[in-house]
Amino acid sequence: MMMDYISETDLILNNDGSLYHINLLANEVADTVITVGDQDRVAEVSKHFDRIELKKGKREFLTHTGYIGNKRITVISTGIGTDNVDIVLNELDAIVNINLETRQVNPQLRSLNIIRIGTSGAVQANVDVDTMLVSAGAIGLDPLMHYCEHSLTANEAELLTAFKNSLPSHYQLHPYVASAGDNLLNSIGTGLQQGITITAPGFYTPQGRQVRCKSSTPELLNIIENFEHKGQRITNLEMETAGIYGLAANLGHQAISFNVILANRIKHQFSKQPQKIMEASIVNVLERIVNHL
Ligand code: R1P
Repeated sequence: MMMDYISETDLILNNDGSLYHINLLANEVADTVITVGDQDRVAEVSKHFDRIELKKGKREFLTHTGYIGNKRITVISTGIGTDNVDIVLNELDAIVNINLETRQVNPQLRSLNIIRIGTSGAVQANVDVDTMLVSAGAIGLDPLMHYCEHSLTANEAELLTAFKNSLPSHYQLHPYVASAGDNLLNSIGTGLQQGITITAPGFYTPQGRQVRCKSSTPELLNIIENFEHKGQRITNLEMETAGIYGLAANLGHQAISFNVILANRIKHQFSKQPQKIMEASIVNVLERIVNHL
């Protein structure tokens, strides 16, 4: 067996040669990939395409590929959480960077632009509900990037150390830090509020929500709100961005995350018009892609 042969159980294909979970073939993914959490949001994005050439889905992974003018765009749903991010990013990467017949890595690697449009909760009183912000950086409280090689810049390492030092020593949390791709941040990410996003491994207790579960980290939301590093603050909480940033960097792709702020956790406010705000945000991001990518 050749050294770089990727086995049938390391990378599982369906009978038609498509990737096991996302069900896509090599020519079905554009270089510009929008990821959304909610399957229903896929059509909310693709309804703005001039032409849709592909609609496919399996489990929570629904894909539409089409065009706005000459710009080919794929939109795919990840479902919730970085366990699904692991699946979607590894399978998208395999489609564009592995010869699925020989099961070897292509000599020329393709770099995708991965653009998340997600919903999120603000953890600062001055980040308003119904706005959209860009995650310049992300702190992962999920475990995904502890399984993957992940090198840090000096600034990322400083941020990580500062955040770790802000946590009580009895908290069993193992954060990591990852950043938006510079090319995307400087092209389609300009002119918006930027922030640091926390990616949590759950929606309730891991994001400091207090319902019935007895929390072992009851001060978490307060710590996050008050954390400050070199004038930067954590702006929002969600469940995918750090994993997308970390894996994209590991695999050689660019990634950026746009966060539609539906809730403000400090002011206990929730949007009264979430669909309308998401619709406007989708149009905004698509215009940025068409004009700047
Ligand atoms: C939780 O309700 C979900 O909403 C947010 C979180 O990251 C999590 O996936 O994002 P999406 O609206 O993109 O799914």
